[in-house]
Amino acid sequence: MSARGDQPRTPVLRQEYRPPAWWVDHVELEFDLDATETRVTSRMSVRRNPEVDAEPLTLSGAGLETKRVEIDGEPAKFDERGADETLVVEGVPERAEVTTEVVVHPERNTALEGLYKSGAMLLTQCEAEGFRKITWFPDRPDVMATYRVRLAGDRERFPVLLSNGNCMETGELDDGRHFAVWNDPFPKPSYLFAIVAGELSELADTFTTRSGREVALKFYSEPENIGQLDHAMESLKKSMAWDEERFGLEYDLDVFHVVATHDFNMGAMENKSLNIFNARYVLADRETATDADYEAIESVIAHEYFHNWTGNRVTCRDWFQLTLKEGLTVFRDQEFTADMRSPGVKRIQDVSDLMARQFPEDAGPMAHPVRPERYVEINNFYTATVYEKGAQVVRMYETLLGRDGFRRGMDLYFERHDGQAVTCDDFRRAMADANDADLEQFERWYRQVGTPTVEASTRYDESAGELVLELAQRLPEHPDNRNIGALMIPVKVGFLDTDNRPLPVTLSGESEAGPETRLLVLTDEKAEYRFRDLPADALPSLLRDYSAPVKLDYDWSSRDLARLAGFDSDPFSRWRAMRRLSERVLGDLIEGRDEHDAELLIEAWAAVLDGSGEDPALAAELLSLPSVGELAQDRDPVDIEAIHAARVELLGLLGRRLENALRERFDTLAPTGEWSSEGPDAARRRLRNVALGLLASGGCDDAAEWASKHYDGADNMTDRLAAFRTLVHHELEGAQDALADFEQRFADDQLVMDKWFAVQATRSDERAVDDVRRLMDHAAFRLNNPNKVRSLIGAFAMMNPVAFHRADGAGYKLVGEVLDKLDDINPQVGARLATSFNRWRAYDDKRSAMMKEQLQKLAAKKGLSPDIEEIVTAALK
Ligand code: 0A1
Ligand code: ZN
Repeated sequence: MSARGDQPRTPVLRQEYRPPAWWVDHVELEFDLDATETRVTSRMSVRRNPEVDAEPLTLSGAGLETKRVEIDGEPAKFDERGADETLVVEGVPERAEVTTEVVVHPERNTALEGLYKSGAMLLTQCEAEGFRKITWFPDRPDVMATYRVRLAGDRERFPVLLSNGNCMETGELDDGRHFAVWNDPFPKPSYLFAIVAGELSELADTFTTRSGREVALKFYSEPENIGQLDHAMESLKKSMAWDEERFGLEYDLDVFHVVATHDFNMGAMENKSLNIFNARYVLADRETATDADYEAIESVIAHEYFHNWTGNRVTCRDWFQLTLKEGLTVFRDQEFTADMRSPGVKRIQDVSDLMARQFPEDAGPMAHPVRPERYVEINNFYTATVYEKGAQVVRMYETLLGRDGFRRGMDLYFERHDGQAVTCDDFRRAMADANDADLEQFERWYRQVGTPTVEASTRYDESAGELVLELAQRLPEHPDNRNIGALMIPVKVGFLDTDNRPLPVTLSGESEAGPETRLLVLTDEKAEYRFRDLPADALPSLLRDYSAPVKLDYDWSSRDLARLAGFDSDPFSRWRAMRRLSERVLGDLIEGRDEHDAELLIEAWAAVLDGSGEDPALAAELLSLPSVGELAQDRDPVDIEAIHAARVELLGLLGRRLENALRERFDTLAPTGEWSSEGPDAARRRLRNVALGLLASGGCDDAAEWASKHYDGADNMTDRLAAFRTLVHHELEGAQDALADFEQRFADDQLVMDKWFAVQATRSDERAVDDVRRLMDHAAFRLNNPNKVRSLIGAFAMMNPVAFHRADGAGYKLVGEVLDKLDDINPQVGARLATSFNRWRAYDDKRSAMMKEQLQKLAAKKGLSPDIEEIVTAALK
């Protein structure tokens, strides 16, 4: 940890980027593997960068025990500066071979960054700045080198030895040790480096690329989970075929590895040809994984695979450009899932996820553009903004340029930049140049902070016989938004006639009837669009397909929302209309107004249920209410109890009033044939479980009996977990039995136990605080395992507002205590959890003061990690 007085750490600024003073063309690494003490020798072929002023060779390193530094085989003069974690090597000629030897301690590494231990396996995580915890190196993504890696270790403990690229040689050594040499011919930044050593079982398959090359696909897990790798393997093959088909991109090496680990800070990591995955995004079988897990695995496998081109072949110049690879790769994985499953439902899920996770970031103390301007700890910027909003920004290129135009832009991007470390501006230029388009103004999307608003209004111009749509845009108040100006905002619009049929959208002055969905591009603060041949009462459907990541302000009547929810041709627009209608009803209930439109909502839900046979997955999306957390987003002060009570009341009303239809759906959707994880089957289970939940919310007499039967009879995790959640969350008779049964049945399965923890942590009841405290002592819980922390503490703090905000502050205290410990164990995971206090100012005085106290306590902690410090400082500011 770097030394520090009372001064806050100085941030790194985007504008201060300077090219490196030294290049590294090639690295030879040797690992003498051992869990307590691993010796790492590095030989770097370095070359002075003639384009910048001469500077001594400066390498980054963190927590390394340096044994030796040499230049061309001779001992070198060097200066190790603990404070800024650098090693300055004096007297390096223009070109040289610089050797370092260090010792690191994998077993002690609980931060899971660098070289660490998971079970009996040793493995690495280098993104973003973990390579410096393994060896001295210019650890920045614009320094790209080829790597040759020799791994040596005990054969019994580490029978499998993997690194990037191709295996060149293996062999025996003395004392029961063996070695393997790996060579990666593609120059790569250090963050894509990886090794794995351990006792692992392998599932092998092959994929033949469209140019006829055979690629070996090898998946590794602990021996006991080898039977759970098939779905991930199938997903990889689908991803490989899809990327060839949609983007013309083929895999480039002879082998592709996937390794599953239970100890991982994030979802997965795209290390060149050696992808390392959090086990939860690899392992699946019918009994232990839900349909949602199956879909998530398919999408994360795709995401990491797609990074091979968008991230690895073309990488980021500096970490401010993170969205260059992440926004683009998320966009690609979203498109993949849309093609594999249902595009409409996928779009709804992505937008709903954006609104639930990214909107709060945009409105919070850490708000940043998709391309941040400054950071203290880069690990804090792997955010929904960089990833999810970044993907929406990429989607806008496609919306503006069309699918073919977007493809032309991608082709040019790879043609120009293959093998380079580049910027978001390079990407935008490729899009513009390939299409002869002017995308200068589009750059503002990379600089603006917060969620923009588009205000819309309509009127009918009798004299001209035209319907007039006015759009105006505005950015939220933020110092960084002052000099941005108007954004380029694609807005898709349509209109419905009084029978809810689509109308052609024709601009005034056009001679031919226009399309049913029209793309308008708002480039000014304000604009007016005139349409001809539309009746005065045409119902506008605005921002179809969520064509831009903005908040739309338009004053629909509740009746019109119900019409859109029932009949719009755009699934996203239907979902958003239903959302707005339910938000309106909930708003009235929260404020205690007697007059509300619940009847309209009930009617709209009845209509959805009635027609749900056609698309049960879409129906399931439509039949949902915003969460307490989402309802809290736009309120200040927040009254969690009132929000929760309103939700319970409305769900109860819906459950009771729709009881017959829900029962009928539950019956008609019962499985007919063999179980399959595919979309249509999953969709039936999904709606069926929504129906069960609503019946329980309605307090129906036999809900407990139904839920228990559903639990006992389940032949898959989707149904079992849904029934389990219903029993526990509604405290139905049988809940205690189910808790015990679930625990016993899955005691040996870490990933399923995560679900068991999460269900209890998210019960909307004040007593959940005590449950969580008790469960922290459970044998299956470990504070040093990120999945456990996320499923018990993270779920509690982020997804259980009722208990987290308990009036006596017990929830805050619990999370504060955990944070204090996590700060020493795993700052990255701790920093994410710390954001649960971000909105402390929006609560009543008592709660607000108690949340603030937790933040202040952390801020005052000696040796607080930069990760948590950055979050806490921003929150208190
Ligand atoms: N690049 C990975 C995400 C990732 C980021 C950081 C990590 O460790 C600090 C690990 C993984 C992805 O987008 O999948
Ligand atoms: Zn990624």
